[in-house]
Amino acid sequence: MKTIYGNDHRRHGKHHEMSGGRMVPAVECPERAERVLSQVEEAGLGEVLPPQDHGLEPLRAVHSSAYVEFLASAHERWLAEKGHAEAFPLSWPVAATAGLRASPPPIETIQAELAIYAFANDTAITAGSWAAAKQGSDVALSALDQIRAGEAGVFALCRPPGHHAGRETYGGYCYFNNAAIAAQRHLDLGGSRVAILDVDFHHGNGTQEIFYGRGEVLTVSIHGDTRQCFPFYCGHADEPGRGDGQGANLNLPLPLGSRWSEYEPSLRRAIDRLVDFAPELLILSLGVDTFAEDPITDFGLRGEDYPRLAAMLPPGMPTLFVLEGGYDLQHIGSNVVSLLSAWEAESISAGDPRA
Ligand code: OKP
Ligand code: ZN
Repeated sequence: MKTIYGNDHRRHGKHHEMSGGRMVPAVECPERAERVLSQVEEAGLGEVLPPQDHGLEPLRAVHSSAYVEFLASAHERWLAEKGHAEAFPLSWPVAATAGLRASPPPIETIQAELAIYAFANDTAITAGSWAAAKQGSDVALSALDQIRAGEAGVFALCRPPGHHAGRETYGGYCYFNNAAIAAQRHLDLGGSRVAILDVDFHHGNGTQEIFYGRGEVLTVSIHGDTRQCFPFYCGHADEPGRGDGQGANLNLPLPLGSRWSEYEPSLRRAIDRLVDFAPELLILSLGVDTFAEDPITDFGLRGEDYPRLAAMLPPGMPTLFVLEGGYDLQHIGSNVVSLLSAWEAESISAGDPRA
């Protein structure tokens, strides 16, 4: 299987996050992608190719132009205003403040503008966030190009992750929604049906939001119950989609502590729904923060469960694997690569001529 990878993610380097009321070193760090890359190489998964620049148009097909422009200049403006490295929002326009008036005066500071686009306070904008996020989306788009050229499965080694980013919101360590950008690109190039299966521990709220009213993209997410887990305010079982998208969103929340025995029935349901939907393309939002030893989550999957997950994916469906979360640096590489290798082995034995 081919992997798409670029070095610009390193520019979104060591920084901090707000966690449990403290500023701590960010768990979403360059070493994550480096560990995955070295495991790809060590396991001999296949060729590693650099991404191609796809410009801004595919980003603007998912995110608003104002949001894209904001991210492009946010750090520079923050530096000019504050003089230090990591930009965080301070206060949000809630009903008790901005709600008192019909329309608020225009925003004049980057400090205030950050809260227009941030949905969470965990995510810094650093000097390299734009470059990293832009290339991350190019990684997903370049992987899509390979699939459209006939590859059965391709791995987009994206960093930062993307599934929490909405049309005009960042947070949960995500800026551009790499999986959604690839899905939309496929449609814009003439595709008609895409499914996104999100197996990251966290609910893919951004992906859900982007396609919530759209019937041509099925979104399915298996995640830690958002009554207890980030991002908290959506991701519940009773969110079916709306309008044309009615029935095209499926949330499968699981209790904290879930292991493979609890996980497997939900995965079965997810895959049955995918197969019914019969997409031309499956995008797997691949987070391995479901791992028992992940430092920020509470599921109990083991190393041997990732090949099991891969073996359950529908055979013969072109599949784009997009890296999302996973914060145990010791095991992130082996968990991701054992899943990809198992998928490839299955798809060869199922006789897919393209594998
Ligand atoms: C991103 B992805 C609490 C900080 C809040 C939320 C986690 C974002 C995960 N420690 N951060 O879905 O892996
Ligand atoms: Zn996650």
